[in-house]
Amino acid sequence: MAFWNRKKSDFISLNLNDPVEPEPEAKPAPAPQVAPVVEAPKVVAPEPVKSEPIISTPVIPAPVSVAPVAPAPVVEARPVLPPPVAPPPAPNLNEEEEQKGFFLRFKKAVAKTRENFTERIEDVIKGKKQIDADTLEELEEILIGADIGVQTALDIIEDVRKQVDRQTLKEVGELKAVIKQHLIDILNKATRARGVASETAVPDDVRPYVMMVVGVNGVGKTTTIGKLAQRIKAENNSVVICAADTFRAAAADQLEIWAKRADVPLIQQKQGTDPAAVLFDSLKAAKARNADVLIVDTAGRLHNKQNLMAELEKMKRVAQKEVPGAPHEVLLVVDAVTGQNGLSQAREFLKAAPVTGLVLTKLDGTAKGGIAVAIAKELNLPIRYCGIGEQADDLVVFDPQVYVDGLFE
Ligand SMILES: Nc1nc2c(ncn2[C@@H]2O[C@H](COP(=O)(O)OP(=O)(O)OP(=O)(O)O)[C@@H](O)[C@H]2O)c(=O)[nH]1
Ligand SMILES: [Mg+2]
Repeated sequence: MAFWNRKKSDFISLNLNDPVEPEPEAKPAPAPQVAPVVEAPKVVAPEPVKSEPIISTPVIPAPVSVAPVAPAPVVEARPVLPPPVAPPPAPNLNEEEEQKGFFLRFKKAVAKTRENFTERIEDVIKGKKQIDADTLEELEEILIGADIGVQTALDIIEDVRKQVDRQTLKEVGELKAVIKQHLIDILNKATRARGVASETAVPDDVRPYVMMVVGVNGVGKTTTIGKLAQRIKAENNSVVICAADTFRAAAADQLEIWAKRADVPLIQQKQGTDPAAVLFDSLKAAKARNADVLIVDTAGRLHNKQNLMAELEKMKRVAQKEVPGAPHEVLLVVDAVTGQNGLSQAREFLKAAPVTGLVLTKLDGTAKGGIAVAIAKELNLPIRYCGIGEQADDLVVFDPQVYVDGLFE
């Protein structure tokens, strides 16, 4: 399963910009990994943006060597490890294996939640012959404890109660499956509500695909961007990162480390520059290189909602002028560890930003991973990706079925 999927064939396109397939020579030299071709972007301020001479520093890393694909974190039970020889790209060969590895890693990330959740459910139903009021009450407590949201927990148990009354549910052993189905339904519903904004819905000739990453301080925006850049690039797409968090000086430094690690250019300016101006430069730079994807880091401050809204609105306008439909995706990053608290912050954020999907980070760091359900339900947005650790490849595409299976198996 590819991480990043843009399918030319899915779209009707006039093909005006398509390189002619059989003549590789004719292709508009896809920006080489070496020396960036970004001419210092001209300062054509997008808006009444105040911007001094731009010191756009595309950070182009030195290592021309084989980019070391971040080592896959210990995956349990991989049958035979290949010898330590650089493996060939092997596109589909290991798909099944990869899928299995993905599930295992995900399962490992939600291990604490599973203990807190499924194992407790099992304790409750163990040895019971029939579903009585006490059983249901205990289950309700467990669901609430896993942070799936009080109302959601009440609703699920209420439905179970009705099924028991109607005698359509009699077996204690069926309880787990019923709860599981409820969770999957909630997650799927959030996905269907608005559809998932994703790269698969944007024709390949619209370049770059622009992703804006927003969220409160410290939730994991920059880390997620680093991971996304690495993953997307690993599948042979060219990526540019825009450091539009000009609020904190350290923000760009941190992003620079990630950009170097992923070996992708970073467009930045000095602290305090209008984020829309940095975005404008980045769009120009990405277009000059014919980049596939532009990922935009933003500041996480929320104390002044009015400002934030105006800032994001302006960035959106700048993006739209340069690339049709941009930003194609606005990802709100939510920290799973902050639980219900993070959820209310996210709710505030939604009032200021045109969010299309969610990234749930630090799922590995909480025993209350049920928050994914609460978040999807209450924000009514699909979870696109999940952060399951601090390393570059600790980011997975969120799959409701895999997530719920991971909680229960
Ligand atoms: N365990 C774990 N830690 C994570 C994950 N994602 C991010 N972190 C950690 O969370 C901390 C904050 O991450 P940042 O990426 O700096 O967060 P940010 O949203 O960019 O923060 P600001 O720029 O200050 O708003 C860092 O220590 C990351 O290593 C994850 O999925 N799992
Ligand atoms: Mg940051």
